[in-house]
Amino acid sequence: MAEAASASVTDLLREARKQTDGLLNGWAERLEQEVGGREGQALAYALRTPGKRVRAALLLAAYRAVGGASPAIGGVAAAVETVHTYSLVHDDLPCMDNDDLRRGRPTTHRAFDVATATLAGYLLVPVAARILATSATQLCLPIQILGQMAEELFDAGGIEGMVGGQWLDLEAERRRLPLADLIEVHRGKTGALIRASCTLGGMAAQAPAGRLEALTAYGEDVGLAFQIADDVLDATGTSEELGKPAGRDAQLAKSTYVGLLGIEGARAEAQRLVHRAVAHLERARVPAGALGALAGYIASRTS
Ligand code: GRG
Repeated sequence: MAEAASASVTDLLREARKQTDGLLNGWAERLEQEVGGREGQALAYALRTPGKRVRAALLLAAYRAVGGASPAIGGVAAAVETVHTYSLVHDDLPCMDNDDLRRGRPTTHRAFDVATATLAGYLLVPVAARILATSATQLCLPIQILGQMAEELFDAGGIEGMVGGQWLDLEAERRRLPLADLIEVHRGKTGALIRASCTLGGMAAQAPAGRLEALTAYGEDVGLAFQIADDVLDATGTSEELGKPAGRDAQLAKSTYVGLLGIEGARAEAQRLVHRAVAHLERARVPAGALGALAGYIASRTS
């Protein structure tokens, strides 16, 4: 049973990676021409970064769990991954985490320079909007649904979500946050985009309200479990496994789940959230097979 689940997660992640990398490579080629110069090259470099594509896999699984069947859904997933990529480009900058390595390659400002990477990061946001609009057209979604999806994605990426969470995180530097505040930071910084991936999959399949709410609640819990796993990996993994320097949270004196709960306590909390995430789906009779297996993978991942 556990083996079957891990095989299906591996297949789903492989599919999400192949589809997303292919689409983003196409956009990278196009934008390199359109934008031109070093800026175009930096944009293409960032778009071609080899991520795990967990958000894309969640979106695909959510879409299919509520009956979606079009291959054009890959474009919606690529739009989410593009917003995520922008956040990584900016997060790595010297004025934030000042990292040299990301996904096993030099960060964009190391491969180019700070000004070019900053610009490329900003440019990725309207690129995400274009990718979303293109795929909504291919999916033949009504214009109201496209509007709702754009609102979902860019709200999640904004002050009520990722940017707001990052802001809170920056303000909290070198302070020990209580658990409730740490949850608030990560509900925005990491969780909002993961939650939106699940909601967007449901929206693209035009799921009824009850099922959409269940996908959103699932995504909310999985988003926090993802961040807990990230904290555990930063404390226990090697730089080779992570494709970025390990032990950065301690170096930067960040508040983390590991700092508050210990490694075993953090792992147990991630598992609790996974069970609760799946229970949301079961209550709304959303098939939990692939989504349940993905949640389990996310909480106990090794990279
Ligand atoms: C200026 C306040 C302000 C914000 C700008 C930089 C930024 C926006 C937001 C930062 C958001 C951020 C970096 C959140 C961390 C999320 C996280 C745990 C990323 C790692 O995700 P993975 O493991 O990475 O899925 P891959 O490389 O596999 O895609």
